[in-house]
Amino acid sequence: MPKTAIVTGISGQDGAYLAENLLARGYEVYGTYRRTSSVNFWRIDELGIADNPGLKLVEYDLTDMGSAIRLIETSEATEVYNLAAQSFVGVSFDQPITTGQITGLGAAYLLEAIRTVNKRIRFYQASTSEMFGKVQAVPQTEETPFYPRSPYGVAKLYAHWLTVNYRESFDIFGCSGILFNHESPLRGREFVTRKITDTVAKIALGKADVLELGNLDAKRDWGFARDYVEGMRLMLQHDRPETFVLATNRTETVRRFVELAFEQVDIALDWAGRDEAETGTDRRTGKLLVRVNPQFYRPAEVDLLIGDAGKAERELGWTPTVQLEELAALMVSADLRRNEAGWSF
Ligand code: NDP
Ligand code: GDR
Repeated sequence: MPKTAIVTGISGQDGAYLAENLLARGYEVYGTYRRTSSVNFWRIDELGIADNPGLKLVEYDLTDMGSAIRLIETSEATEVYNLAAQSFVGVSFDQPITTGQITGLGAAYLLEAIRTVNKRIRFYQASTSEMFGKVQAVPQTEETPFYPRSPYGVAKLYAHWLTVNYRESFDIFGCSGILFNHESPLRGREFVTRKITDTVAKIALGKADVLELGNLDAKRDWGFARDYVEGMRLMLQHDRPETFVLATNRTETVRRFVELAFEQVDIALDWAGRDEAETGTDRRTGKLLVRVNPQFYRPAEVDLLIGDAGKAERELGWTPTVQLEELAALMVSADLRRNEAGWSF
């Protein structure tokens, strides 16, 4: 019997890669998307899995309890990966309540549906390093205290603790993966890495002039999304439900990622000024290429994330395989190809 999994958020970066991973292993995958006037499946199209007979696309809104029950009942899934969320930290400051309803309560509806319909279903919750926020220890592990710094981080913390609580209270196989930033050519353009690689590609092709960013000093532990979805899968195959950190244990500034991206198109940068007045210019021509725009700063920032995935390595055999230099290279090259072809999502 092939296994059946529900992946919420199939139209997002991780949903697409996880579906690719599970389909390749013979799973039947119910990929959920929400109804909008123009649903966009460019990611599963790009991965070449949109027409895979094992993939069933189903409409599902995370904030609808009835849909959660029907989804669990009709699919007869044995694994549920809850990846759907309002996932953009910046937006959560403007839409804290919607973020709470989708990103926090969305997990509660699914857990309740599992508790009601079939308690043997295994559940994965997409938790995040944003829960560490104002970090209380370096590097961060499963034991590090949380201090979220955004409405998004607060909503995710609710979903995280609820997953732990359902594990302990109702004996549900609920795993929480505390994932540090993971990027790819399928990353949304609102996130900083993809914003950088897409704009660098446009600058190289003469389609844009300047890259405008917020805080260049923020430090992130960036890995490759395809590695991280494999970690999610491994968590649900483990012999007991637990919480795991997935990270690379290397942290770099946004500024460094900008340099790496420009190196891919043979441009070296000179930096001048500080904070909101900082600029980056082409070392050869002196042309202005990077400018800080305070509009992209956040009301509260997470300054330094660096994760220790030692537990995942020991218990799941999981390790990241892609270094930041390689990640920047593959993202810029994908964006060059797309922009040359005249499209970019
Ligand atoms: P994306 O933003 O790329 O994808 C989010 C998905 O959620 C999209 O498919 C989106 O649909 C869907 N969604 C949003 N609102 C709703 C709703 N009301 N009902 C149903 N679906 C909805 O995120 P990622 O793939 O990058 O991340 C996957 C998960 O992992 C998220 O929960 C994120 O918070 C979490 N996470 C991500 C990390 C990362 O670095 N990428 C790190 C740690 C955690 P639509 O396309 O219609 O917007
Ligand atoms: P993050 O990712 O907030 O870590 O959340 P994002 O790429 O948005 O920001 C990373 C850091 O870059 C700084 N930054 C900018 N960010 C954006 N988006 N745009 C800019 O112009 C810009 N300039 C500087 C930010 O201030 C921040 O410090 C991501 C999401 O995928 C979450 O869903 C996930 O939980 C976490 O990663 C782990």
